Amino acid sequence: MRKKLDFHGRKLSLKHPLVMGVLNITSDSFSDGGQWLHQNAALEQARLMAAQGAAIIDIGGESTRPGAVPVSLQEELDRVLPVIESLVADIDIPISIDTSKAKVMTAAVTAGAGMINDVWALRQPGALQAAAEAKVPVCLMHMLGEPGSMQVQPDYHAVVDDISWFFAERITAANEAGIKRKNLLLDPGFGFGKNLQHNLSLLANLSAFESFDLPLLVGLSRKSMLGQITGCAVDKRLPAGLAAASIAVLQGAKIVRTHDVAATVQALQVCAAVMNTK
Ligand code: 8Y7
Repeated sequence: MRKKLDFHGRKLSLKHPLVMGVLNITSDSFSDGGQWLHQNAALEQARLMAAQGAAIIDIGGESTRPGAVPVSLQEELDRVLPVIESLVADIDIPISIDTSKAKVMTAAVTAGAGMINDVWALRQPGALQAAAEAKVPVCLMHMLGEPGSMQVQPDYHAVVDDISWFFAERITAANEAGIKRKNLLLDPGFGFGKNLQHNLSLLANLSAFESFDLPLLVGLSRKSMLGQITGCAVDKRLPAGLAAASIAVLQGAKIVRTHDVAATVQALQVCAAVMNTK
């Protein structure tokens, strides 16, 4: 397994599990000072996450939650580019762009983003080529269906095998587009076209994906599967999220995407300490 990721010259070691902090920029107000306030709040939040030990900040301008309203290209660019430009000058850790749109990938990397996080795994028009030209690490996430309808009766033959086939197909597509294997990460996409049983099977069998010999990224933070298990509302799912993140890391996940950086850093420190004691 590769030991380092290179984000435009900023290198990160994968020897210890890393935390990716989530920064959503989803304001809809562009006509007044509202947007400026949102962007300043975003910068503050990013600085805080960096200080708390995040290794990467993942910036997204379009919600991918089930039923979310799609955002236009211009709106997504207007939301994320100013924040990326400020952060690149301001903080010392790589910025990831959470997008599926080729033009947003290109603009974000030009502005200094060092990674692409795509819940569509480069299946939108032009995305393979944009990612190839960007020459930065790309996370290929599995999603069954599309955000608007993915949670309506998701169905698999065998969820772990089906997702392995999907990964194999996307790795081949990326390779054919000229994306270097050293720039690929995989993510099973918890909650993206999966019911509770699917999510549990994936978490219980996550180590199956180690056969690809590519770094695994997981996002479990605050997800509805944690609510289904514990009965907790979204703002009360931190303990469950830490348990889930720890289970994932003990099975080989290298990067954990989370809204709760400080707590997750501590959970992963415990995992790393145990994993280094054998
Ligand atoms: C994930 C993600 C979301 C995830 C990766 C949420 C953008 C929903 N979840 N990206 N994005 N993996 N790679 O609850 O699980 O944060 S959005």
